[in-house]
Amino acid sequence: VLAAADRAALRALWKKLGGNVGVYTTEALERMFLSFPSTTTYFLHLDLSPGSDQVKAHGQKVADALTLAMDHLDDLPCTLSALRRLHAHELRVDPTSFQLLGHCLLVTLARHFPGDFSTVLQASLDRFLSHVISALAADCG
Ligand code: ZNH
Repeated sequence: VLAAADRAALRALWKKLGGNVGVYTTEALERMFLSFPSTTTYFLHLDLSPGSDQVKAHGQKVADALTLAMDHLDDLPCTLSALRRLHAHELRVDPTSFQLLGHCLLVTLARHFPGDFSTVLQASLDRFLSHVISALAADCG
């Protein structure tokens, strides 16, 4: 469970991101595809070229899921259970790929919000992402 200080910091950051969460998530996906090409194998049916509308659309879906998670910090496993099933059973995403996307999201946010990205905020974001990732990657029936 996330501490009150983590929650406050995360909510403040999300408020600052406003309607642009999808923009940053899309940049994180682009960074992941370039830095970790093996992650593209899940997306061979999409146009992955820079600025692709399909990557943008996917980035927006991931962003909406992260915002939903942000609104349900106390109940991530239930909130994300449909997505967990999708990723585990249909998409069969390798658990390490989740870490790579989380890493790229941190890099993206650090780049756009350098003044906010204290060591403490990074730690709060890391904790949030690992909660989301364990809810999504958990091998649960
Ligand atoms: Zn994922 C899909 C979220 C990670 C791969 N995803 C998806 C969606 C969402 C998500 C919301 C949509 C669904 C529907 O439509 O229903 N993811 C997510 C999140 C995360 C993720 C939140 C983290 C944090 N994914 C991931 C990774 C990968 C993936 C890491 C690999 C690499 N996904 C995926 C795919 C898909 C998805 C492949 C499908 C796409 C299409 O469109 O086809």
